[in-house]
Amino acid sequence: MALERTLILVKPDGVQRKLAGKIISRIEDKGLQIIAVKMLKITPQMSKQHYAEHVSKPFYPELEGFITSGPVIALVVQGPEAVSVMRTLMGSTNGRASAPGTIRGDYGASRQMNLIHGSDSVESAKKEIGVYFQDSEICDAPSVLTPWSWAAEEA
Ligand code: IDP
Ligand code: MG
Repeated sequence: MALERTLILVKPDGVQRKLAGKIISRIEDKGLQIIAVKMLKITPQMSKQHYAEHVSKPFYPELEGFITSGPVIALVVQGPEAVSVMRTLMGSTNGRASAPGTIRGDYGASRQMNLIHGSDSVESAKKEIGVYFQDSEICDAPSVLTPWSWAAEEA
């Protein structure tokens, strides 16, 4: 197992619907560590970098319109297997199909406005973290709770 970092966004719908606190609480409740956070407005250029794999898809113009429509909250989250742990916590892409108990399953009913982004691999995470954060903005300080969150051999 490995200590991983993943890039999380509370998307514009999550911020506008005032669900950011609940969404961030779920990440904290899970025991993962938030090591960077900022609020910003994504530009069309950043959207094209972030969603490079989707730029040529028919839904991309709508997606860019949505993700640039208002502020987002970007976070870097760290923990053992943080990429897949966050994807499980988020639920599947379409809020209408995502399981109850997940963030998307509990708070949304849209495929596009699905509240949260989480990187889909360690490689994507590395690239996406670079879109939003400089190395100096990441606060990887030891947490006194870490020994109660996962065993040393798990990280
Ligand atoms: P993911 O966020 O669960 O990884 P992706 O397939 O990578 O899902 O899609 C990226 C984002 O694009 C989704 O979270 C959603 O906001 C939006 N999206 C995905 N598929 C569609 C679609 O068919 N129509 C409109 N928006 C979509
Ligand atoms: Mg994706």
